[in-house]
Amino acid sequence: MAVVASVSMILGTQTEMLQKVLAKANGTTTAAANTTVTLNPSQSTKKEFWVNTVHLDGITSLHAAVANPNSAQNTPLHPAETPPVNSTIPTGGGFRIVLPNQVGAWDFRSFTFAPDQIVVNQGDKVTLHFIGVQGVHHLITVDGVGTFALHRGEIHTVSFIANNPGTINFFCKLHLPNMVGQILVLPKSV
Ligand SMILES: [Cu+2]
Repeated sequence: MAVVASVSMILGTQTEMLQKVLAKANGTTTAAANTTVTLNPSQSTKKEFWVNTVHLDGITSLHAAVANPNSAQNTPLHPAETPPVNSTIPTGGGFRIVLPNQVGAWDFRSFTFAPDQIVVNQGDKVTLHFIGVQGVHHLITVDGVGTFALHRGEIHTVSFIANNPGTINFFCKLHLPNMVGQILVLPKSV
């Protein structure tokens, strides 16, 4: 009996807390929609970014998807597709077509970084953490900083001072021409 009472008390408390959270969230949403908020952005000169290795996969099939008559949730979305004949994708490793397997599935893969565009100010101390998420391994160069190997599950960190305005490129030597990124360094305002 005592146990039942305490469970009931906990549930009651949780419901009350949830109602307060929802009320607060609704209040915030209303205010943001109807008022102009003044922000004071951070003036910090230390900039830190987490850059993931990514491959985008366009996985499809020689065969059109088939609806499962026993499932209302099964909506066949893709038609039958064949890989392009005499594909002209660039060499360099950044793109790959995997030809149809035994059941007709095939894939077009494109390597990239996320994010691949980074903006900092002249004089900032910039820290980039490269994270090996997708792809077995990469060989990454940050121009003017160095080259390092990165395997899945690893994080490699580089830091530098962005001394001059301009563009600093970074790229993966194994996945060109598309696995590239840029750090845009904005000039110090005078
Ligand atoms: Cu790579």
